[in-house]
Amino acid sequence: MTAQPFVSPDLIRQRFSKAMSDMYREEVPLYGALMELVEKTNREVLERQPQIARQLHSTGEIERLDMERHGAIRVGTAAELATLARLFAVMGMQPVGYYDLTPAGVPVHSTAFRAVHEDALQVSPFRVFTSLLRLELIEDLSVREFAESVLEKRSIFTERALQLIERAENAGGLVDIEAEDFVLQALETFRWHHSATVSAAQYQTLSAQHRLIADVVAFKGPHINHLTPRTLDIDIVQAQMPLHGITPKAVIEGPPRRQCPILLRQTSFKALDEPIAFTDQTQTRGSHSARFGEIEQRGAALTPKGRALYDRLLNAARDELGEFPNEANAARYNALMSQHFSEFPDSLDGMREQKLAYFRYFVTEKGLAAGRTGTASLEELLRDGRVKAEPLVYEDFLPVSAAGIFQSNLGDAAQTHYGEHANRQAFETALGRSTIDELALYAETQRRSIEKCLSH
Ligand code: OOG
Ligand code: NI
Repeated sequence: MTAQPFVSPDLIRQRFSKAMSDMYREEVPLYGALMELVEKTNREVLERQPQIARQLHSTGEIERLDMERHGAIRVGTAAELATLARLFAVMGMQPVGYYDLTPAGVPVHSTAFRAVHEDALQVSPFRVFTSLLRLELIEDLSVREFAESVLEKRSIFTERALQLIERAENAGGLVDIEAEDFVLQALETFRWHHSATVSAAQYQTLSAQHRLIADVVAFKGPHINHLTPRTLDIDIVQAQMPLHGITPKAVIEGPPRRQCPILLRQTSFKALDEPIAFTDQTQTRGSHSARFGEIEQRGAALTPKGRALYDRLLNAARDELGEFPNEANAARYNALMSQHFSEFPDSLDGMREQKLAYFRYFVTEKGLAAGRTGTASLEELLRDGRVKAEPLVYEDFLPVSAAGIFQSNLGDAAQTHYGEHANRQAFETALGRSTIDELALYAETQRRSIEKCLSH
């Protein structure tokens, strides 16, 4: 009998992403409605704007568009985060980037678990924004100790999930039947629970410190709090949401609308209160709101130079606004953003020549027909139409945007001022490894594509 082959981690991730989406759609009907709206909008954009369709065909993104989504979770302890890293590794997901959310008054720091190679991203671009609660920021010592004791008692993974993680680590992978079991077991960690692990009064105490603390501490596990599909035109979806009974947040996070999209634009809507039974209640008489909806539009990944320009223009617009964007100042915020971002070149050639964005290079039909490239340089090949450049899609998140998403979901009352800020080292110690620099990943993908063009 020959040994069974291992299922590739990329395919396990693809299956898991689908299973997560099915679970969430069943639990949160609004997510289903949003998915339909995004699918319809994407179809219309592709029909109306053939150049976008052409571009997505060249990069292959068209094939991943319908399965593209990200989720978010929040965990309470270093041990939980470290085990999550091992669980995600079974699916080929690595921690990329470090995000400090304390400037926005949210006591967490975060990373994004995702695939890192363009071929793996092509099979499944599924990502999970993962935050670790910073208990050391809870000032009230008795609340901090209480939170710690509650978290210490819970186990967010099933026994079988832990066994399968170990199995994958020791054997080097999972065979089909194990992979199937793994997906079901892993899903349990992210499921919603209708009963809390604390009494109604204890929930109130945690919530009074920060709503996020109650969300992390009072439940059996890190329920997935949103799943975000990717749209090709976020302004259309934002405008259509109210017609479908969904109220979006006041402003779209990220860069303003442009001809050539960059980075990431996001909008979300608040979740409804959901019924919860606290430990001193036999029926679900309490409530908690954590789960919300979000959509995103992805554009070009920026180089360090492009990112510095983005950060400068964003800060300038926000400084001039003088307060957090909200319902009342949304129009002024949008006007300020367009005004400041007029400084950011809005053409692919402009962004490429000024080295503001990363690109992927492809050999064209003409290039294939012309045969070997010989000693021609990349610029010559581009000029001759033997090679073409397409922007490399941004696969990550943005800290200021993430803060806006957290806040719109937690409510404005959740703005606390923390004296202490980023602590990447503590995060990585908890994680049990270092986080990967996302810029290095984009640079590598760009380099590999150039190498292919020059050696074809
Ligand atoms: C995560 C919020 C950040 C994004 O897309 O930037 C986020 C959370 O609320 O847990 O999801
Ligand atoms: Ni999100």
